[in-house]
Amino acid sequence: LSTHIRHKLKIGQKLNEGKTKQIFELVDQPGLVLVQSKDQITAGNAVRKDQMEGKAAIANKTTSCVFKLLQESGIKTAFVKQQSDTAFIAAHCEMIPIEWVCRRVATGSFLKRNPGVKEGYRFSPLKMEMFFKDDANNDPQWSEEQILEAKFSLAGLTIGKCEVDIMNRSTVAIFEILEKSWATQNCTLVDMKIEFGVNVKTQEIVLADVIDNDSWRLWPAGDRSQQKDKQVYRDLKEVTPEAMQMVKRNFEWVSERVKLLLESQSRGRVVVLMGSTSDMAHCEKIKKACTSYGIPCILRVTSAHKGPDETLRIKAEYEGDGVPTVFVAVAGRSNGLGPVMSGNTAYPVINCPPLTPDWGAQDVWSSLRMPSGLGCSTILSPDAAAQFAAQIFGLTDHLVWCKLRASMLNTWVSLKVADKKLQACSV
Ligand SMILES: Nc1ncnc2c1ncn2[C@@H]1O[C@H](COP(=O)(O)OP(=O)(O)O)[C@@H](O)[C@H]1O
Ligand SMILES: *[C@@H]1O[C@H](CO)[C@@H](O)[C@H](O)[C@H]1NC(C)=O
Ligand SMILES: *[C@@H]1O[C@H](CO)[C@@H](O)[C@H](O)[C@H]1NC(C)=O
Ligand SMILES: *[C@@H]1O[C@H](CO)[C@@H](O)[C@H](O)[C@H]1NC(C)=O
Ligand SMILES: CC(=O)N[C@H]1CO[C@H](CO)[C@@H](O)[C@@H]1O
Ligand SMILES: [Mg+2]
Repeated sequence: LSTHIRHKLKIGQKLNEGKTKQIFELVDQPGLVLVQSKDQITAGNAVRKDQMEGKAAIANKTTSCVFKLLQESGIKTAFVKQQSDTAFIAAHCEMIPIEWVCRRVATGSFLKRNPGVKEGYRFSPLKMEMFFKDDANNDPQWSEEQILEAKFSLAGLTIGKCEVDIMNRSTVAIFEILEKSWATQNCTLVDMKIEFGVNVKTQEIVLADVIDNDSWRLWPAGDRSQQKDKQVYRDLKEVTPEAMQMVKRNFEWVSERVKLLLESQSRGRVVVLMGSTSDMAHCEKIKKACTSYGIPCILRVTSAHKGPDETLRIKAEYEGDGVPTVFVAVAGRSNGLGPVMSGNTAYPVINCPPLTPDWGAQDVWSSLRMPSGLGCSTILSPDAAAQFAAQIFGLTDHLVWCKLRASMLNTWVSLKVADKKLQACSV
């Protein structure tokens, strides 16, 4: 451990050490740990062990970018922040000793365990496999029942059906987020393995350990011969300095590319048109929700009844600069605004009328029953209108899609946890 790090952080005792990293307590930051990478590469359970200078630094970059991407999407992870070239701070977890493997394309050990399946077979839905982390027995594959019967208890949480379901669902969501992100680089995420821990403070199950090129297979343009992951190292016939340089170059390629996953591939915006400032509170809710998806949202006031020339001028303003736009029309009573917009633009229009209890049941029809040729949609809840706009942008912007995907997972997990609590109370 470098003295540089020692000075800045009060490093406590070593809590854990594995093949690729060491875990240290942080004296001044209870609940957090320092995860320090080791400068060596392992494969086939450390049978082949070679020092590879600079590997740890590249791994740090890979891990920190991937965790940043997942965290910004809304996935719960142990990662807190990058500390140095080779170390990061994470929430202290008790690790669940199961490797969750998720596959889109059949390759590697799957083919050996499932003779007859050809390399390249595509799994939809994703194929899930679990392996018990047990070096002495070569990490045996485990069934769900074996995990349940092991009755792991970590940080006071017993790993039962609910926890297994949460890890299963989380693994799928994490894979899909990374798959979607790598697709922007024309790179196929073939498979992935991850581990979960129980956060000792919150008792939540979070993605922990690391995700780097040890953790996945990446095939540029879906082509195995261009693989950029650790398989290159495993496949080496002979470990020569030149061969190790190639492995390192591949790792570098990944760590450079992985930064690009954090960049949006397309820009877009939501323009909310309101018939009157009396609808401001409703519109602010739409804006807040858009912002949570990272989508800029602009509010304008215009009435299609009282100033149609101005409505069409504002429309032209946003059609003229090439930024993909979703219009949201907020008009109470007779909604002329959304339909007029929809009849005059090829951009999507969402009606989000602020209905009142007295006339709402009648007013809503002015947003629903359209003349022919109009394709606007109507969504009553401001949050849901923003979500629908996000889904439109998510078709081309992976960062928006990832937020939607993580939110779906988090909703599912909340329901699961709420049900577990309720069952515990009623027993
Ligand atoms: N946030 C964390 N808190 C506590 N322990 C962790 C955390 N992240 C990783 N670990 C654990 O640190 C140990 C060292 O990691 P690693 O070198 O990858 O081990 P292994 O060789 O078992 O894969 C492992 O037991 C791993 O589960
Ligand atoms: C994971 O989820 C899938 C889909 O719901 C299910 O088929 C599979 O049995 C689950 N596996 C575990 C270990 O929970
Ligand atoms: C992306 O990958 C496909 C194969 O999946 C390939 O045919 C295509 O040329 C690649 N495109 C770019 C821009 O690299
Ligand atoms: C993952 O990728 C980086 C390069 O991007 C490499 O240096 C690092 O060693 C890889 N991780 C592991 C654990 O092999
Ligand atoms: C993503 C990334 O580059 N992570 C870190 C790796 O190490 C350097 C050196 O300290 C950090 O500055 C980076 O943030
Ligand atoms: Mg490990």
